Amino acid sequence: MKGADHRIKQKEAGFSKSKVDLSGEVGTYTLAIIKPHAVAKGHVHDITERIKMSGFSIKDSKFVHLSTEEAEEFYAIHSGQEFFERLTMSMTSGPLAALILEKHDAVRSFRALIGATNPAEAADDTLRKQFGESTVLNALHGSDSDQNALREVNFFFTDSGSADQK
Ligand code: RTP
Ligand code: MG
Repeated sequence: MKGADHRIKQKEAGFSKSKVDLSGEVGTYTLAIIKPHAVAKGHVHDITERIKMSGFSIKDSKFVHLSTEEAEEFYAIHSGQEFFERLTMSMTSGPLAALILEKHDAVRSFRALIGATNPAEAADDTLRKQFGESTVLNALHGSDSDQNALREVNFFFTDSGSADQK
């Protein structure tokens, strides 16, 4: 999948203050979230160091405090699930850190790094095992497909996205 159709728009945003040119092939990028409870516990530095040590480049990053409507839109696929309200409440409880990550096979590789949804079932060397507290408070999100990576990057990092920097 090559060409302009698959390019992610440039955006000047985040604490890096750099213009990001995400012009590579889809499959090279994923959208990561350090969830609010992990931000509140002061884990951002330790988590981003683990991410970089695992071979990812952080192309852009920003702190965002989602509204309820934005959290419901981001996790719309889970609307109606019994955990949905707990999930949206946790995602709006404070600022989260959204990160655009670059690496070969980024989507699959990052989901391997974060581990199983339930931290109790996650492998020992995974981020959710180290920083997760429960299935809802599992510290990290990672896009689950290239298509969703593009949608989620646009959600956080383009002018037309739903969640611009607060
Ligand atoms: P994520 O989307 O956050 O990267 O997580 P995931 O793919 O591993 O899991 P998914 O099924 O997409 O669920 C999204 C988030 O909802 C919360 N959850 N709670 N039974 C439960 O209590 C339950 N199931 C899911 C988790 O926070 C999960 O990350
Ligand atoms: Mg998911």
